[in-house]
Amino acid sequence: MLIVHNPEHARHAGRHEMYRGRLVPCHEVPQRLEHVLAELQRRGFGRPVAPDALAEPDAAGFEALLRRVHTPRYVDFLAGAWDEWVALDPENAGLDALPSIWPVRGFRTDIVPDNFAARLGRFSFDAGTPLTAGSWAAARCGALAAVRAAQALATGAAPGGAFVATRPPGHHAGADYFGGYCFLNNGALAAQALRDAGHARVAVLDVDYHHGNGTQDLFYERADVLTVSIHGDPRSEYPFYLGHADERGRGAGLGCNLNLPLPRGSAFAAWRSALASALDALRRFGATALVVALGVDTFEGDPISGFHLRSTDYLDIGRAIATLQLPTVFVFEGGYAVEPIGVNVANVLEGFAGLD
Ligand code: Q9C
Ligand code: ZN
Repeated sequence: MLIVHNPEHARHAGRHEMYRGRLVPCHEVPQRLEHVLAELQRRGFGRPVAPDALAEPDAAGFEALLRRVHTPRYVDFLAGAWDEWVALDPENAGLDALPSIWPVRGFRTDIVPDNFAARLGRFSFDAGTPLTAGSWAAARCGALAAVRAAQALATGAAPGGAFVATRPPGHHAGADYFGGYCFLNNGALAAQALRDAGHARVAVLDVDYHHGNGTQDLFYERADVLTVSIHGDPRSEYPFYLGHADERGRGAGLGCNLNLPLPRGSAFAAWRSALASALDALRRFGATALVVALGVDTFEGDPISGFHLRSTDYLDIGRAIATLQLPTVFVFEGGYAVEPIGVNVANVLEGFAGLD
């Protein structure tokens, strides 16, 4: 299996996220990915490669793809946000930028305000996603890793599939908003790269504990990309405002989105039967390539989630996904029980690869 890693990931290291009126330490920390890489190395997976080592540098093509999946003004905002933040007050260099105001129903979103705080809110949906000095560099390189992995898959250079070892994660990010620890939607960018490389129908399977609202939103009206997500019921679980079972897609995309919410507290028996429904839908859709948004915050030990999967269950998940027999790129998403993340991710990949 091809492992593409993001050498810039540790430049995104937020200090705090807002939780119940307090700034609490971030859950989405650099050590998460270090545990994944260490465990993959321990098990003899191939040496991780940086995205630049993978393909002819095609900076213009990547830049254009970034600005098709996300909006140009959002990309420009993210690229310059840190410098603007520090320009407000030199002391801001020692702080993270966190939004505190958002345009909701009835507010104007067509006019982007000049005020930085107002723009930070215009391009986000929560106060849990700190923007730091290196956030843009890390997010951009992670997106590049996802795109290069997808391109390698499409050219046949990764016959055993690919894993994108990156952070920050991506599945909560939409065309013009960050949130849920995500800035650029790595999985959606991989899916679009597969479309661009000639796969007429592509599917995204999101197994993170949280609904992949950004990915759903990006492809909601499209018939060429099926989005399927298994997640905690949004009535009680983040991101709350999207992810219900009656969201099936719109217009040309009607029938091309499947949400499989499960109650908080669900264990693997329920999760596995949701996966069986997901795999049925994926087979019916007839995609020729698959992106898996691989969050392992479904783990029983996860500090912010509510499912009860055990480490050995992840081997079964990998094996089940392999039965689709599709070129597959796994993109790392959530998972916050920092040490076991490595074992859980490696188990999915090992189950998929049939190494055991
Ligand atoms: N104090 C991903 O798994 N905050 N994002 C929940 C916890 C947001 C999760 C509150 C969770 C976002 C990629
Ligand atoms: Zn998650």
